[in-house]
Amino acid sequence: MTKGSDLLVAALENEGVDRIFGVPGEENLDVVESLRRSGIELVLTRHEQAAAFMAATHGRLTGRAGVCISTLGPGALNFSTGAAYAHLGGMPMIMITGQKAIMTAKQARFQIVDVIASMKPLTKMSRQIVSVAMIPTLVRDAFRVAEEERPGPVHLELPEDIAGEESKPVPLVPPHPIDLPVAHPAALDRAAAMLLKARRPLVMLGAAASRPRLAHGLYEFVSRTGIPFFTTQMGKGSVAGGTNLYIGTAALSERDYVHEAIDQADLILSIGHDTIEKPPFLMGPKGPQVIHVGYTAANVEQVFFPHAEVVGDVGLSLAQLADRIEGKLKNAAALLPLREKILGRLADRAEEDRFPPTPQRIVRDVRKVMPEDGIVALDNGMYKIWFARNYRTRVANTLLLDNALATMGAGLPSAMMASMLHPKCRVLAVCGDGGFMMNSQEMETAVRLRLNLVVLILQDDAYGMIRWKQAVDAFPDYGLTFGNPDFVKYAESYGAKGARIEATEDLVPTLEAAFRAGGVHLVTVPIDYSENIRVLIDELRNRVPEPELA
Ligand SMILES: Cc1ncc(C[n+]2csc(CCOP(=O)(O)OP(=O)(O)O)c2C)c(N)n1
Ligand SMILES: [Mg+2]
Repeated sequence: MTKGSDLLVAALENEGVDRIFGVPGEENLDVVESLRRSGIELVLTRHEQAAAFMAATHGRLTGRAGVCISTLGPGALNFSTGAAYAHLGGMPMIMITGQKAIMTAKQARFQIVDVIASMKPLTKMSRQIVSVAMIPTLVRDAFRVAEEERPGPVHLELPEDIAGEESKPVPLVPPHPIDLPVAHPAALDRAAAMLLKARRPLVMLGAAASRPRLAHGLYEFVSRTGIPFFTTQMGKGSVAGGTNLYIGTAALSERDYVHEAIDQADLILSIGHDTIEKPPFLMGPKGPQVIHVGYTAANVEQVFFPHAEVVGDVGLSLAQLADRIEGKLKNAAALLPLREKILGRLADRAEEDRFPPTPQRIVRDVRKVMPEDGIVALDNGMYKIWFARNYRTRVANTLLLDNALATMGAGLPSAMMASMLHPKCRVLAVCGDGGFMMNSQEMETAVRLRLNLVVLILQDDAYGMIRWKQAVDAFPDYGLTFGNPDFVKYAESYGAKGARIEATEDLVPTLEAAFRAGGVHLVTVPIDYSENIRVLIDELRNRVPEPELA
């Protein structure tokens, strides 16, 4: 005989799961006991939201669903933001929540919330497990649904009586690889014809271009065709290595320097763009032709409505597209002359040594201490725009940011997951003083897990991004400032190391020393946000577009 929870854990092992993140409740105790006797590590967090962010980031970085567990009602509801984060961000994740017994109701309606219903709009699938016999197929199906394109979260609810029920053994369903079809030859021919006719082609790499399996294929495509490319915020780094074809990241929707190239393009080959991202450019009645290349068809939006589509396995389809056009694109490099000027603008004020430092200087200093494979995980705040614009990446998923749900609070948990998956790499969480405090309790988890991790807090004693928008919209400065704990003492109280930057030139050596020492470090630095208005509003408003290229 086998118990429901034993079968669930065996089914998770069958999927290759090695860790589960979460906060158990009494309804999960059978599962906890089954985990204790399994090869899967239970990683306790101090809030379910952080567990879900970690599981989602596991999915994002590996392509294999991360798993998190919580109790019923309150614990399950704490997964909601993480579910939405994975759903919008296209990150495979499995959430397992407990529930009271379904055959009896000995506690009446105590703690009972319709979690299945609450998870429906936030997941690809939300199901209750109603019998032990269903566990192997439901778990296999959950992983299939979570991991197949477009990836996302799946929720399974396991009532405590099913978890504890003894049943005859039920065979597990072995997973097998699924290879996606390559785009139809007619679609490839059409796209090739459009590219061959283009006078000023440009490639854009979007969120789905960052899927772990694509790293090599994109490099091949851009280097075989020689077309310059820009990225969306979540597509950053998706072309591996240096190509000299990168011309920027669209962190704003218009008017940034990179838009000089976008505005002049007559054809944009948009690879893996997912319209959950803040638009990297705005399509209108005039403007360039757009070809969508994706695992799934493009969404049609007011600001994004491609004229042609190449749908299928992206890497293989792009290889076949390159076969059709390699060496035949006379105008491939037409927009490349803009590259130097666009990238040059980003270096502006990056060397300034005023204190507090400018965002540009902080981005530059962070890049200095991060090796190529080092991972920077951002929380959500004003600095995200600066990192997206100014931070250069050569490896996919080395700047983890959330331009989909754009939630605060994910910076530290996502950095912790990156550090667990890549213990030899430098991992830095960059958080505002607002966003850090939304999940700062996970410093305890990071210390307990003995992670190597540095957290950089950009301190402005405010919800800076909203304060900036308030000023841009000419509202009076009101309601967006707060006080902070002494971050150095706060870090120390968790058993981490803390440091406060008091001179701009100390930032690089302090970060460097923290990485060398290993363990969990928190470094807090004040930031001069006057650059937000000076650059992102005044300078870009006055930007004179480049004259039209021939
Ligand atoms: C959970 C959540 N709440 C509110 C917001 C809206 N919001 C976006 S940025 C921001 C301010 C972030 O402040 P902080 O983390 O200090 O970063 P800063 O902009 O000051 O650098 C707020 C409130 C959000 N994105 N997510
Ligand atoms: Mg702040």
